[in-house]
Amino acid sequence: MYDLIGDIHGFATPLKQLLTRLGYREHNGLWRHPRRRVIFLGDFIDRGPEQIETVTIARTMVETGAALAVMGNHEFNGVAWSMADPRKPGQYLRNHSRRNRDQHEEFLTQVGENSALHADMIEWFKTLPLFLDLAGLRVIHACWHPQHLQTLASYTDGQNRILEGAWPQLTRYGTTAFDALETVLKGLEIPLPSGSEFVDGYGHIRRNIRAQWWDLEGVTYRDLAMVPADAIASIPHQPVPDDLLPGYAGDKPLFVGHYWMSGEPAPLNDHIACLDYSIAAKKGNGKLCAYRWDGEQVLRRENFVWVGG
Ligand SMILES: [Mn+2]
Repeated sequence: MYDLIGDIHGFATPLKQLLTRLGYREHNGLWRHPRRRVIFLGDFIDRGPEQIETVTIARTMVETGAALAVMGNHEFNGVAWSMADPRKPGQYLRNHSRRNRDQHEEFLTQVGENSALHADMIEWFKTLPLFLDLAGLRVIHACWHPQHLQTLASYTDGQNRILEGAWPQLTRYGTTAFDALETVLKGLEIPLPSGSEFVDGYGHIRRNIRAQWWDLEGVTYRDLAMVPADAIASIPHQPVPDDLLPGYAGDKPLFVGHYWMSGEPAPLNDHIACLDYSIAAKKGNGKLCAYRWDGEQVLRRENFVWVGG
């Protein structure tokens, strides 16, 4: 059976505490459990102080069969940062703008930008699948969206890993491939009804919202909107048309990371759990969160395990 672990963001010390609490022990640099395996939900890097150690622990577990892992948006961005853009000589698939560099700076500093270690980590990130659809459960970093996953099938191999030649397409703004990748790794955005808008945290006017796509019944734009607290009143209490949301059939439990949850960990509903409890939060009250899965199809609050907070 599996222990699922949410976004680590370079916090190796809490990771080791969490693995210990889950019954894993370290021998010669390999963490393992006699009967169980880990599934990492992605976002190993950026922000935290121990990014090399975090990647090394996870990678060693994956390479020896003690764990599985999926790609997070931070690994995707890390690869795109380092890959030359074939259409723009001297540029990269992820623009080296000030803002993008700030987001990635801790990683680049710790690993040494353009070092052999950096290149080696990028090669490992490229091997991470976009999702896992196993016998009893599913895993993806941000949003399970069947239509977008079907689009992405043209850009991935039989193990859901991005094909080497597909990276330029997946990073090209405005393509269906780009939209699909953004949704599954960064979350669902939906357009507001015409005439509605809000001001985001940077003071920009926005006409799309990040949506809590896992809310399945009778939902309005305001119910689903992930916007700053002072913007929520601008979001209409108007039903969201069904075709804007992927829904979720609930035929297998689904685990995601990504959403910077707070408070006491609990499932989002019977079939979906988010395990990102903001270990990298600036206030230092975040948690690194896991779920001990024993094959149950209805998720249980008491199976969450965490450190910190
Ligand atoms: Mn993420």
